[in-house]
Amino acid sequence: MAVLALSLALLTSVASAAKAQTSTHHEALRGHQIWHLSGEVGTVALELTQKGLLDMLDPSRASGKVRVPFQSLEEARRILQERGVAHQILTEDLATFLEDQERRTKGSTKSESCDPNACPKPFSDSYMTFEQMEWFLKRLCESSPRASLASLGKTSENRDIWMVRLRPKMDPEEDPEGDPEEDAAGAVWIEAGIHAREWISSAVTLHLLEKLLQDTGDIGSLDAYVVPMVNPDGYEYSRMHNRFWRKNRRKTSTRADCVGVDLNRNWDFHYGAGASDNECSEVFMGTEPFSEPETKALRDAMTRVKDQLKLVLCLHSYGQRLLYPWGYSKSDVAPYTDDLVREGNAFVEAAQRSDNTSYAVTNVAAGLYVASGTTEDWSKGVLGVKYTYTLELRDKGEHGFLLGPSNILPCSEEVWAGLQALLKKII
Ligand code: 0X9
Ligand code: ZN
Repeated sequence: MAVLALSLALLTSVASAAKAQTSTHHEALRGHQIWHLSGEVGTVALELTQKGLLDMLDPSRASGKVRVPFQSLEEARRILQERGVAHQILTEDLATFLEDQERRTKGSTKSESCDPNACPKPFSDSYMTFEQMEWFLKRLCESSPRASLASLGKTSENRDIWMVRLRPKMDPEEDPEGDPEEDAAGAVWIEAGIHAREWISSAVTLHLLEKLLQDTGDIGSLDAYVVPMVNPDGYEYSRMHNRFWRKNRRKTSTRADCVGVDLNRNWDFHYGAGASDNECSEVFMGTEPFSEPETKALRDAMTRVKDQLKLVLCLHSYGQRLLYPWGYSKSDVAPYTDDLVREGNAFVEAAQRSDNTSYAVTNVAAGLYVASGTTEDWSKGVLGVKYTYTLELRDKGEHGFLLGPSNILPCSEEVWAGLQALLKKII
């Protein structure tokens, strides 16, 4: 008996050692698949996402791709079939896919690095850790008199939500003692990283900060408020444990497998439409509006400067679209829609000239799906900012969230070109 127990114990430890050797930081995605939906897709993808069965990878539907968690493969297949929606499996097992990809790119990818004392530039060949972003932001604000760094609050895992304020550059004719806000032409608010897996949004925003600071033209005479990483807990989780993580990481229930709130559904303007009250859903809106430390922090900071704001730009990925409000309704038309579209086209044309990348100016709700409780809708609907947009960056679905870091520089260039053109129209 003792021998049997010993050999059993031995077997178990051998098995777990083997597992430890083969298991990687992609275990959370073991058995998950990527499907392409076609046919009568309608609203069924959103309905399944609200139920927590699917994850729409680009809700602006540039590619029609969805992620299906292992535990909902059967149910999703059945419901889609009933609703006349065909699916094609693009990726059999996401964990294996990511492991293979890592193996392939190992050695060929440059890995930039920096430490707390020397992080003078945002990386252009790799994505930064949140800590590296913090070092860069501190360095930037120490080295420029126009830039200051403020923590708007702490996340549930005690990380800071940083905002950089760039003051207008001083006109030599101006009274140096005067209040810069009195002369300022207004302000732009830039938000990025609200969705954890959309890494390109924060990478581009760090480069935009540099460009805004260096600008010697009209844009430098604006105030800018830039929050490059709204959701650092989610970002770190997506780097370390689940590359497809979208929400924040706050525990809202007793279910250990259903963590986090979609921070772009948690704002108090038509709260709930197109979102979900199911905490397992990727579009879980939270238990009440502004239930989350990240959205509370942004709301308070934006409210303090609301009279200055001329433009609110929320950077996301992917789909290459410049989305304008409303997201909450397919039929309500937002005030100044013509202006939003016209000036949005200036962005698109300039971005196209920069690196030949096509963006489309779209209202997603009208054409495709409804999303409410977003920063974009709230800042227009509640704060009354005339120009608010959600910018879905590269690409159109080929790599999606797994967009390679070689895109960081060209994507930053095209967004900077677009932003300059847009601001010239708006100011
Ligand atoms: O669903 C979202 O929050 C945004 N798309 S993402 O793929 N980055 O998650 C879109 C926000 C919707 N905005 C409008 N419909 N205007
Ligand atoms: Zn997003």
